[in-house]
Amino acid sequence: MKTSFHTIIIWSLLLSLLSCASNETYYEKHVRFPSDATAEQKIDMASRLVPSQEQLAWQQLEMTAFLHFGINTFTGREWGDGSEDPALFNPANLDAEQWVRSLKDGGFKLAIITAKHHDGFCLWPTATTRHSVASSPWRDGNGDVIKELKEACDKYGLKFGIYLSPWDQNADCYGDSDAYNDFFVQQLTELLSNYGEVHEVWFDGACGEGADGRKQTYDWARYYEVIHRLQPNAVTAIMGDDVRWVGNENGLGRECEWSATALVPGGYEHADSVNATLGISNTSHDIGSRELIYRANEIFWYPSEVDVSIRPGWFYHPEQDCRVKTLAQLVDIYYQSLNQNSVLLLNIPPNTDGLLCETDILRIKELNEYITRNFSNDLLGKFTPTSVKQGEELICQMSQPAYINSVTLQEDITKGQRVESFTVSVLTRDGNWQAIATGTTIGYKRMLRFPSIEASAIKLTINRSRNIANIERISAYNVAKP
Ligand code: FUL
Repeated sequence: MKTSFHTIIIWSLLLSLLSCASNETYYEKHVRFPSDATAEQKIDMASRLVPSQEQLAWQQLEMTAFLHFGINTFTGREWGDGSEDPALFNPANLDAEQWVRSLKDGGFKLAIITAKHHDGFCLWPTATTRHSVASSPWRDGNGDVIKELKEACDKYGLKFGIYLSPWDQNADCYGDSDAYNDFFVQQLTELLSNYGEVHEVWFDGACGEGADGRKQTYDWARYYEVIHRLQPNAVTAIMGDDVRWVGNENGLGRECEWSATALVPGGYEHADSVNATLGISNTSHDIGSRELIYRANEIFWYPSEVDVSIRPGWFYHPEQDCRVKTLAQLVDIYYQSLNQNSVLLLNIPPNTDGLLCETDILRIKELNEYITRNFSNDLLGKFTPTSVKQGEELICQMSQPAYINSVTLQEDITKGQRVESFTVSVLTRDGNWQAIATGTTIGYKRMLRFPSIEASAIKLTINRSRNIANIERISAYNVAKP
């Protein structure tokens, strides 16, 4: 029996040497195919599409948190209509440090706050409207939730993001497109200029009617320009072109989750027509297969974010205190989001007191403890990043036979997302290889669960890959039931 961790590499050493020697071309974030590109060329180019530095840093955060807080917290609604009295906003014990400490204890690396939801009420004392905290009794109208949260994030080392709803049911100018775009840009400018670094800007695409049925046209290009100028390192999410909505609010990533996708980000002018021609949307099952790429003229590195609430609603409602997701539900979400090539954005809403609830705090702490307890002891041991060609196998010897029920795979996405189909097998006590899991995409991270089995070695077979697969990590665990 071998006692030291040892990785047996079949074929691949030679191949990785070759790929180091060849100066590969990579495309950052977006690539347009030449008009005469063959199907094969398109797939080759798709395999060399890579994230921007900001997208990579964002992906590595893995766990991020949403804070839905605003006038809805006090009216008990999920969507206000803009007619709410700012006097309702009075979170007597608001303590942003309590939010951030709790999120940190829960393992979250970034917090995104609803600076303004669809009702138009602003959590900072904006110069654009009186419909804000400045007109509320909270801190005698001198409070600023954004400032308090940002300071707490800085103090505890969390990154900070803002959700700013383009749809605004309070602003008089909403529906008068140019005037409202000026108004919105001013709000964005305040948020991106006055609070230090912002790491993520989150826009959804909701676009309700203005007064008298007026139709608002958002000037996405102008909004992007403001963000890139004022916060060049921020990623833009959902209607932005750095981070894609996974397509549901249930905490579920796709089985086949391509970060290199033919889906044109929603804020682009040609998005609707091209996506319609390709027959795809945010919620489509397939947004990155070969068949789709053959028909596309361009592709985007546009990775997925899984947004889901720890409670049934996005905002706090006392009657949902007993419906906080269980640890088992959160663990499922953990497997199906950041372990399926996405980033988790879990919403934990502050209550009317301006505090996170004890049940929610406890639950995210339990989740973090569960993750630490179960995923600290890698039973495979040291792994050397290795390149593997389609049809080839990578065999990793375990230091000693152990029961495992979970395997984590990672691709080196700085060289693109390439694996299209794989099989994981284990060498069992009787000396036979037994396939225990098959899958399609790996990407940044893919975690597999299967019934516990005793293994002395693990084999990854790359059944199909666009170009050589660069495997960054294989780990194995014996995970307890939550
Ligand atoms: C959506 C909103 O309509 C929901 O209220 C919630 O904020 C969700 C995260 O985004 O666009």
